[in-house]
Amino acid sequence: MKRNYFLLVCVFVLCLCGSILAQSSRRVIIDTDPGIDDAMAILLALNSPELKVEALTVVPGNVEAPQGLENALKLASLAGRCDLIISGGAQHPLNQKLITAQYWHGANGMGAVDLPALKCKADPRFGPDLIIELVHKYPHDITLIPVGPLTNIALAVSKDPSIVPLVKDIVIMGGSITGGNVNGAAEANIYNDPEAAAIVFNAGWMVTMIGSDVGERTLFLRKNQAELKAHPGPESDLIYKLTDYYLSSSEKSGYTGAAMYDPLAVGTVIDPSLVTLKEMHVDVETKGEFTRGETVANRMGYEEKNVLHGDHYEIDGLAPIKANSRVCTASDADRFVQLFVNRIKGK
Ligand SMILES: [Ca+2]
Repeated sequence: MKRNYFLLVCVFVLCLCGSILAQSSRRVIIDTDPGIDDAMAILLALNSPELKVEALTVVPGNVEAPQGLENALKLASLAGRCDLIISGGAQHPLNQKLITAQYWHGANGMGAVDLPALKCKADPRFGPDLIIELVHKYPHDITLIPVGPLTNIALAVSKDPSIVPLVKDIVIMGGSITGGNVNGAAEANIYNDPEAAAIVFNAGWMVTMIGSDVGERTLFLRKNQAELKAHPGPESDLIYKLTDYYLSSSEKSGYTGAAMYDPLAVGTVIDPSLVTLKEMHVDVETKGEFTRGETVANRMGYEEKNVLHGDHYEIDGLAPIKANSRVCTASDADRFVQLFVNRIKGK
């Protein structure tokens, strides 16, 4: 009798812990262009109890939209997560031709690694419509994590601006405040659809911006890869192979490791103490001769006000400028990369 009572108490405590954990999980939608670092970000999210992934929506970027959708479905198949809603979205950027990145991500976007067979099926809904639907279903509860060009998010907020105050948070991988990774000015996700990025930054919410400049100081190293090799499993083995490709191409370009671009955006939602954020106003340059796609950040919180005096202007004072972004300026790289490895190890 006593033993039965003890078992009952154990079951109750387990249920209670489970329900507390479920309540404290943050509902997220990952909008992705898979992509090696996208695959790392997605598997990190799926293995993190702090997050409840409500959907993956696919955007063209690193690869064309159909390849991206296939990659997302294969990743979910590998992770045994065919319960996930996965849908395609836009087929091209709003106002320019797509620029794909097989150069960095391999012919299939997955480091030329053959992903296991496709078991999961795509949801027929259009990605931006699905985002709108889920934000209304879970008002003030969804965190958007766009880790590709911002086309799908821009389409969603343009079609239904009422989602803006209903989104709990939006944490993007994109932009940079210290030069680009495409050219001197622009980061790839913003460069691939600057008009969409301008819509997203000006939508009226606070965008948390995890830029390429911080991603490039948050490196996955050969020693991290070796730790995964020592703990084999389907997901761990895949990340080992993907990072092999990614590390080789990064090393050829002079980096000592692979930039954790997309995973750091997911990491920021898992544990905000991993990054340092500073409020700034960010504009997206859509016209500049050398700077199209640059995220132009005002780090001072004001701009000079000029008044015409005769034939010239004079600075009359300073006009405060309201922040629309929390810009990541630093990360606790070692702690984050170890968190990533711990979550993938043995999976
Ligand atoms: Ca990406």
